[in-house]
Order: sequence, then structure tokens, then C-alpha cells
Amino acid sequence: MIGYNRLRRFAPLGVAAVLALALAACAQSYPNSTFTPHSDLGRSIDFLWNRLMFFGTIVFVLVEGALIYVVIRYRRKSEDVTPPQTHGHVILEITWTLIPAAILAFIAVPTVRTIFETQAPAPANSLVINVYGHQWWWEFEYPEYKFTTANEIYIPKGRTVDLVLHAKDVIHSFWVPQLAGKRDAIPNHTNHIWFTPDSNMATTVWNGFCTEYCGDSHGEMHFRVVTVTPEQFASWVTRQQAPGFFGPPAAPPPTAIASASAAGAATTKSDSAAPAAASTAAPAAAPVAPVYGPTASPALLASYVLPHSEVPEYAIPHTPLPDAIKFDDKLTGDPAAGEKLFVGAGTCNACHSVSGNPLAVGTIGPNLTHVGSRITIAAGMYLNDKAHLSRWIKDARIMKSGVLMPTLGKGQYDPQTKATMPAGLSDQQIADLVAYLQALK
Ligand code: HEC
Ligand SMILES: [Cu+2]
Repeated sequence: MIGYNRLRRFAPLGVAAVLALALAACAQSYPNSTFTPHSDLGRSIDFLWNRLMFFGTIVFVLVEGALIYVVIRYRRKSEDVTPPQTHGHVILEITWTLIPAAILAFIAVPTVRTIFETQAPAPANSLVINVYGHQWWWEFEYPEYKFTTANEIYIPKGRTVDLVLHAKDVIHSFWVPQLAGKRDAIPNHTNHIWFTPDSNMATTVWNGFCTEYCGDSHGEMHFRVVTVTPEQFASWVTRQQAPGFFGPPAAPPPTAIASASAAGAATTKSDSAAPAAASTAAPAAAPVAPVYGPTASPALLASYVLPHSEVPEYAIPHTPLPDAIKFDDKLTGDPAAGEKLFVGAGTCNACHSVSGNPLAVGTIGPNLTHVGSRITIAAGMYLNDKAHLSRWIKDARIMKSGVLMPTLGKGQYDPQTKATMPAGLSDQQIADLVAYLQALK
């Protein structure tokens, strides 16, 4: 028998364990927890888990209880007495083979049913999104709407999404804990994962991860899923389909405004002066320096994108800026100059696309057509703002280990080639590029 003293010795331990459990239950929210699913797929997996946990706990308590009882009841009571020795017990052995077999069969039924349910082809009217895992970022293509984006997807609540998983290099795995996953993205093999986000859930952001080790920056291969209403989704799609543009329509330069108003005055004075006046006014009507991308229409600018003020705290990256990269943050950039640099001499356009710009069709890096409206850069590693963008362009390889994007800042050290860039972009040129990228809303 356990003595009273021994019980008293273990009591504080027991109390501490109970308290720890109770405190754990007080914690607020776990944004990356699978235990609060917001989709049909998430719930069916959660159901399976809960069920197995429930019956598993019963088996555990029974088996451990029996074990502890036997250990105490039949322990060797003194050095001189040998406990009775038994060999073999046919009925007992048959029983402890049959019971686990029955338990396994019992578990197998719901498990196999769920596997078949979730492996079946997606319903016909699903929203198809082609997912390509890259080291270390995600490419997302919406074939129905004919556009491509990276590291961030919007999906309408209540409509089934069918994610078609591919990989461009090594095996990756797709996981959004509160919505869906995990399922592997494998080179030369197509996997599907489909689910329907709850129609009554919030318009908000969910964290997604790569969950198959894929190299250096596997831990920094995140993405964001934004669940929106069908109306917000339709509006967001019109923005994504539009070519990369420069923000609000450019105002005509002051001299053009002056000549246009002069021409207007001339027309009211006499009809005979009108043809001459019209010819001088003509240049004023032409938009100013659209370069390659068209300027934004107000309707397009009004199209939906989740306001950054509504992004929940858990979806905002806090990776600190590396000290090794110095950048003059006071510089202001010129987006038009930035665009010229972007397509000049294969600097960025060798790897990046900006739709609408025939000179920027690279596919090695993320599509940047609307990069200015994204929450993060570098697959969720950094906040998408001037400080991070500029340092990223200056030395991406210090910002994120192993990236394909080269070190581009003049005089910067490239940790992959272990060389210092003799030539390269100046801080002013980088500021121009940042202004351009930020304008690509
Ligand atoms: C050799 C190909 C290559 C070149 C050249 C290149 N990039 Fe990249 N870029 C990449 C790759 C690959 C990534 C993705 C890295 C990651 O997140 O792991 C990337 C990521 C980015 C991102 C972050 C995008 C996002 O949504 O996460 C920006 C912004 C960017 N590059 C801008 C530029 C600019 C500006 C230039 C030219 C000055 C440039 N890149 C040149 C390959 C390249
Ligand atoms: Cu990975």
C-alpha cells in the first residue's frame, strides 16, 4: 500500500500539473491551431482527431490502470520470497490480440471514410487555383480568371476551392492550419486539396506554411490566405486581372494646362481661330509619360484589397532588419525612373513579370504585377514597406538565406558567392525601384 507520507510528497506535483493544465486553457487564441477549423475539410479532420483521442484516452487509462495495479499488487514483497511464476495463458493471449484488432477496425472505418471523402475529385464548380511550390516561395495561378500572383491568395467564403498542387524544384507541402492541409506539392506529380471555407466566417487573413523540409529557407516559406465575401472577391479579381499600373492618372504638366486653357479662351473668342487652337491644345490631352504600364482608372483603384489596418497581428511579420545592410531611408524615389531600371539591362525583368509590360515577363521569381498591395514580401518573411523592400533589393541573400535573387546593391557582400559586388544599384536607384514597386497596387 502507498503510505500517507508518500502521497503527501506527490501532492504538490499533482496540484502543479492540474494548475498548469487550467492555465493553458486560459490562453487567448492560437491563430495557427488546427483545433478551430473554419472549413469542411478542417472539420472532418478535427472530428477524426477528437474521436481517436477520446477512445485512445479510454484505452490508455484502462491499460495504464491495469499495469499500475499489477505492479503494486504483485510486486516482490521481500528479498526472500520469490513471487509465483506463470508461463503462458492461452485465453489471455487470445483476448489481448482480439481486443486491439477490434479497436483498430473500429478506428479504421471513420479514417478510411474520411480519406476517401477528401481524396475524391473536387465538385465541378470549384474555384481552381494552381499552386506551384518554389524554393522558397509560392506561386498561385487562377486559370479561370487568367492571372498569377505570389505568396498571397484571396478566396471567397462559401465557394469550394480546388488547389492543384505542383512543385518546381523539390517537394514542398501546403498547409493552412485553420483551413486545410497538409498535402505535399511534388515535382512531376499533381496533387489536389479542396475545401470550402465557412460562409459565415470573418473577412480576415490566415497563415499558411510549407510543411515539408525543402532547404535553407524552408522555415521562411509562408503564404497568406485572405477569406473574403464573393463581392469582395469579384472586385479583387478585376484588380488582379488589370495590368501593373502606376497609381492615380498622371496630371498634365503645368505648361500643358496653361496652353489648354489659352486654347479654350481662343475658341470662345472666334470660330475661325479654333483649328489653330486645337492643334496647339492637342499635346495637353496626351497622358504624361505612361512609360509601359497604363495609368490606373479610378474604378480599378477602388477595387477591393484588404486594408492593411485590418490585417490581424498574427499575420504581420516581425522579422528584424539585418544590421549588415545599410540603406539611406531618407531618399525619395521616382516610380517612372524605377520602371526604366526594372526593365533595363535585364536587372529585374529577367526573373520577374509585371503584366502589361512586354519587357517584364520573367518567371523565375514571384509575379510582381500588384506587389504594392501585398501584405508581405519574401514569402511572408518581411513586412511589405519601404524599409524592407529597399534592403531586399539591395541584398536579398542576406535578407533570406539561399535565395535565387542575386545581391544587387553596389558594394554589397553576397554570402552565396562570397564576393562583394563591384558594380550594382545605388541607394537612389533602389529608392526609385521601391517607389515603382509600391506604386504597383
Ligand atoms: C535571378 C532572378 C532574380 C532577379 C534578377 C531579381 N529577382 Fe527578385 N526575386 C527572385 C526570387 C527567386 C524571389 C523569391 C525569393 C523568396 O521569397 O524566397 C524574388 C523576390 C522578390 C521580391 C519579393 C516578392 C514577394 O512577393 O515576395 C521583390 C519585391 C523582388 N524580388 C524585386 C526584385 C527587383 C526590384 C529586382 C531588380 C532590381 C529583382 N527582384 C531581381 C528572383 C530574382
Ligand atoms: Cu519547405
